[in-house]
Amino acid sequence: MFYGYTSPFHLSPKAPKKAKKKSADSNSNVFSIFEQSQIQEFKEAFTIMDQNRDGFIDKNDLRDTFAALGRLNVKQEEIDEMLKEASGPVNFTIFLTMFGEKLKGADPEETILNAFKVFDPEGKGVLRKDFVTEMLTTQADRFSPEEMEQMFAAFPPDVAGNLDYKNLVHIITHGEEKDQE
Ligand SMILES: [Ca+2]
Repeated sequence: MFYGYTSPFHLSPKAPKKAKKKSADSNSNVFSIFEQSQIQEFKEAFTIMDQNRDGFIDKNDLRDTFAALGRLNVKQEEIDEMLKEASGPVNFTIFLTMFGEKLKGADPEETILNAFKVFDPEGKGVLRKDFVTEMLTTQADRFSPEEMEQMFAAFPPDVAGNLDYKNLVHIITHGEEKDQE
């Protein structure tokens, strides 16, 4: 692993248990907003962003995620901006809540598209091919190398290795050509 830092969350023996009875579980409701399949998509996006796998997305995770995307000079303000809606460390429930507010009723394509957009804050519409490959083959656990090859054959990245992820998301959610299930 190339993460030189140690996250405070990683070291703490265990997050202190929440007060026994959760009052009006405002957080757990978010799970009922989404379809199970949508929650799974979010979970995958969360796992990808949680670069050090401690169950929280923090500034270091975001920085590492951007680095994985080839952006090494992310401004601190950019990262702060992304996290400012959360009052503390972002676990999956909070992550879902943050997205949930914005994505109520969103279809799966839009959901995944928004997950990709997180990695594309400048709205360029493209992501590094290498990153997309790693994301889909190692994290999403559903694309074989052969499938990735087919995908890139159908939607080749440009010479700089950038991939139009909107097309990609469309394929993921609708299938290639054969869009009847
Ligand atoms: Ca983390």
